[in-house]
Amino acid sequence: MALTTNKMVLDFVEEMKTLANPDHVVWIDGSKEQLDTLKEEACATGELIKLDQEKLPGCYYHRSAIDDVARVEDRTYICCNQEVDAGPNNNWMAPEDAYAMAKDIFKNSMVGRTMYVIPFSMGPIGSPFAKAGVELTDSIYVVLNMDIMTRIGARVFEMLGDSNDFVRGMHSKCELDARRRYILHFPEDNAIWSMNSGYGGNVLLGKKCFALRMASYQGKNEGWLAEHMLILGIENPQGEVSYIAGAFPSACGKTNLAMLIPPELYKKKGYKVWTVGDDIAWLRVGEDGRLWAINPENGFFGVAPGTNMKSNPNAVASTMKDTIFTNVVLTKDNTVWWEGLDNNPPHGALDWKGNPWDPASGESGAHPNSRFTSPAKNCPCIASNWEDPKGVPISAIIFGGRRAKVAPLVYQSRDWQHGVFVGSIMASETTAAATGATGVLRHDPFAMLPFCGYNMADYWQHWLDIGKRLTNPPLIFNVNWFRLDDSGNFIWPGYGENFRVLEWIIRRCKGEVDARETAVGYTPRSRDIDIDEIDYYIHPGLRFNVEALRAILSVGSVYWKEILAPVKAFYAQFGDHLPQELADELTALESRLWLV
Ligand code: GTP
Ligand code: SPV
Ligand code: MN
Repeated sequence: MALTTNKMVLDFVEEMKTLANPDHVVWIDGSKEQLDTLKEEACATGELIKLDQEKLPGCYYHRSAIDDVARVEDRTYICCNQEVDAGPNNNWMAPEDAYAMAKDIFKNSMVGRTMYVIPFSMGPIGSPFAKAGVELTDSIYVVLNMDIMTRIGARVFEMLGDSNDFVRGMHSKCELDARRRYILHFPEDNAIWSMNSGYGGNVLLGKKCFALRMASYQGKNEGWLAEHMLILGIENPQGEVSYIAGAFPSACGKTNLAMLIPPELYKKKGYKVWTVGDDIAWLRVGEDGRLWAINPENGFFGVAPGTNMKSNPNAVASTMKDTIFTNVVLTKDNTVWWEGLDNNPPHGALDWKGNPWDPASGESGAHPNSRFTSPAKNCPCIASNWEDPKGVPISAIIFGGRRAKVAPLVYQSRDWQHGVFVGSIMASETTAAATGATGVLRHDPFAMLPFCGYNMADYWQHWLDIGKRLTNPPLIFNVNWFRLDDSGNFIWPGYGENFRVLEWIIRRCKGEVDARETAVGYTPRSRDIDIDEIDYYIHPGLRFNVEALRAILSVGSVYWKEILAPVKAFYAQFGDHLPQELADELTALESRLWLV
């Protein structure tokens, strides 16, 4: 039975029902009874496997199709009327062509299946930041993941009332045919159509599709920002909490940083880290002239490999109940394993493809992009105010990526405009979170290359405009945990040790420490990054000392000069949409580099 009298919702459901022709339509009310029934049904068909309920209560296992394990950036489109509005950063299709193609694919795609209607909210219900969506899907896996990742159910329709301000999401697995797989966004119609996939980022339409691609477009029109950012709070020994938002490309350390545990040295002094969000932030200019952020999500869709009791105990704890594991190893006693969980790979287990797995084979058992979906409230370090409807005030923004060379451990931008420039020239080596080659250096401004729903140059202008409204703006920094030595080993210990850099950042925000001015921005004096008692648990072979610190804090002007030409070429694609301020910043960087 329909859960709303909102005519626009009813029309949307009816139109899609006529197109996809499901046998049944089920409205998801969000009740435990309904979700439990769906879990049983999914176990009966093999879509889910129930894990050992004593060791992992409420946990389930899922395998996606072998060729459907990551976001498909080459099949993801922004379908707006003018191609220039999508920009060179996006694939574009004219809306009428996209609708015609997609209708052909969706036609009768749900025959013999049930269509689930999922009302969901991005942002805590009742928050001025919150936005509603309705996702239609023929996948129980999607329903159950949306229950963890967003706020779902009848209460969303109460929030929506008879408003037309909701995202219309249509998803069908269809035949899981990779050749007919498309993720189509219609920002001007508030619609997302996703077909022939069952993988997270392609099908959990509240996440990247809505909370970043659609929301970035809405944010441009409404004066706010939707960003691929974690949010964390650092509590000092006096009990004051400062908040940091950080943008890193996919699989570059957001979840890990958001949940980090400070080194023993700092813990003893009374420092704590609180998680507000691990992947997406929506940010608004507050009446006080500061930037305020919420996490629009309700759970974590985290990378499994590498997650363990040393690297990220808070993430491991989050997965111990009510979690769905996708594409990890299934052990013979119905628990899960992945590379890097511990040093005891299980025998007699099945790999992510469902085949018997021999740990000695050299093949990995879990897919490199295998994931866990866990409720945020499971996280031991979740901030008590993480659902505060007004959000949290941001003191610092950090950008980062995987850079073997060039980028120092940390540097601070000169001001907001220069910070926007720093975000715009971000580059990072690609990872398994998207299909395609990994380890390839590409420009990924603001970690938003695959997620900005409009012309990236207009997005930069929007950031500059937001800055003009901030009387008390966050300071902007760039970090790089991934510098390699000449033998290809990480130089910096990373993970919890990253706290040492965050502490410097917070001291900069409070004006408690000075810095060295370099051609690229301000860097710490080596005496101001504490390297006492570093724990080498993650990289036991690594040793770090003050020489190593000086080396990764240094700005190699030879390397920096080499990035100028690629940045110019990258900027050139945007033609006259490129803000003059950024062209000026590039010229200024170039002249500063020639002075050293
Ligand atoms: P998405 O969910 O795809 O957006 O990824 P994410 O940015 O949240 O990345 P995540 O924290 O899951 O980390 C991805 C990978 O980077 C994992 O394999 C981590 O073990 C590794 N990683 C995270 N932090 C560090 C670090 O400080 N140093 C090193 N060397 N590796 C790290
Ligand atoms: C990412 O790829 O940045 C993720 C996972 O966070 S997905 O939801 O698939 O986009
Ligand atoms: Mn992400």
